[in-house]
Amino acid sequence: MSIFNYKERPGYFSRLKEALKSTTEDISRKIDVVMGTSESPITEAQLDDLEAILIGADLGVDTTTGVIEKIREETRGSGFLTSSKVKRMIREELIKILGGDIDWDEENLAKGRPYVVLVVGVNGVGKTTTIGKLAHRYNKQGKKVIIAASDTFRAAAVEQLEIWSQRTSTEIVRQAQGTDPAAVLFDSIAAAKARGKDVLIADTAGRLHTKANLMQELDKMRRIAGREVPGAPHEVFLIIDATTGQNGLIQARQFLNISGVTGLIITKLDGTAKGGIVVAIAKELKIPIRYVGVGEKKEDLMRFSAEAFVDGLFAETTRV
Ligand SMILES: Nc1nc2c(ncn2[C@@H]2O[C@H](COP(=O)(O)OP(=O)(O)OP(=O)(O)O)[C@@H](O)[C@H]2O)c(=O)[nH]1
Ligand SMILES: [Mg+2]
Repeated sequence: MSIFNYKERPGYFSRLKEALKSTTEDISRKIDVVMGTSESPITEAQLDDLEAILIGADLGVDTTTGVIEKIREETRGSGFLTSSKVKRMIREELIKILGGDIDWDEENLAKGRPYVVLVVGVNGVGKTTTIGKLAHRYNKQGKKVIIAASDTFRAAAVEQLEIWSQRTSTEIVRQAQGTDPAAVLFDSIAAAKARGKDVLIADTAGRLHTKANLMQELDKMRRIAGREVPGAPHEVFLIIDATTGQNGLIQARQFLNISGVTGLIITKLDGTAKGGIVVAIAKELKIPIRYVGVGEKKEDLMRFSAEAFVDGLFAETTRV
């Protein structure tokens, strides 16, 4: 088992830092402005401003309140706090909340034969795109991947996955629009077994006629998977769009109980200045974050590292 260590991967940190640039500029620069360079004791007004910055970056009320309390306690004694000390304290708190880096070995993905991965989430969050990226990632690791077009609700959904299949040279199982998604999954599992695939990644619909329908459908897919492959689905990845902030969190909660989510993927981190939502999500949902999406290309998916994420938030930025 290898513990994921971002410091050992060249280029990893600079890519993450780039994706977090807007958030970093937002938090880090504003803290500098509030704290200034003076060495005078921190005031209530400064604490209020710090609170507003953290709330503004979507870190969530609980996290923010905790961090501000910590700073207040710290200043009760000496009373002197510099900007860099404040950042260091926030950094420590955030890593604590994110739970450090978790040991999760992607090598297991080859052990299910096929290892069945369901990708779920509300419409538009980036499910299909993320499947393309996952397929690319696992292909590159030498795994044999097959993808299932089980979002049969929209005609365009199958076409979109087909494009990702071509872009990543990954086999796809598809059927006509309107086919029962569980039937597509069933066929995909049969194909995966027959062709000795390691990993099967299934797309799902983000929206149906009603939410009850959608949850029933996901439940049926889970049952079919479990019947055909012992222990399947091995992963259910819930996709959350970072740009939707607290709203995304509320939507995500609805998926949790029914679809048996095992891991989270936060997309569009590159498109928001409120990357703090990642911390709110981790604190609230208590499900490990496995990957983050940092763009629209097949390479734009990264393993999540709590330490790298927090380091990225407080990385040096070029001041304008
Ligand atoms: N910038 C950025 N855009 C992304 C990322 N992930 C997905 N997108 C874009 O988000 C949009 C929606 O992505 P889809 O993959 O179609 O989302 P979906 O969840 O499959 O949507 P439905 O099938 O309609 O439920 C597309 O324009 C993607 O290119 C990301 O990490 N960064
Ligand atoms: Mg889709």
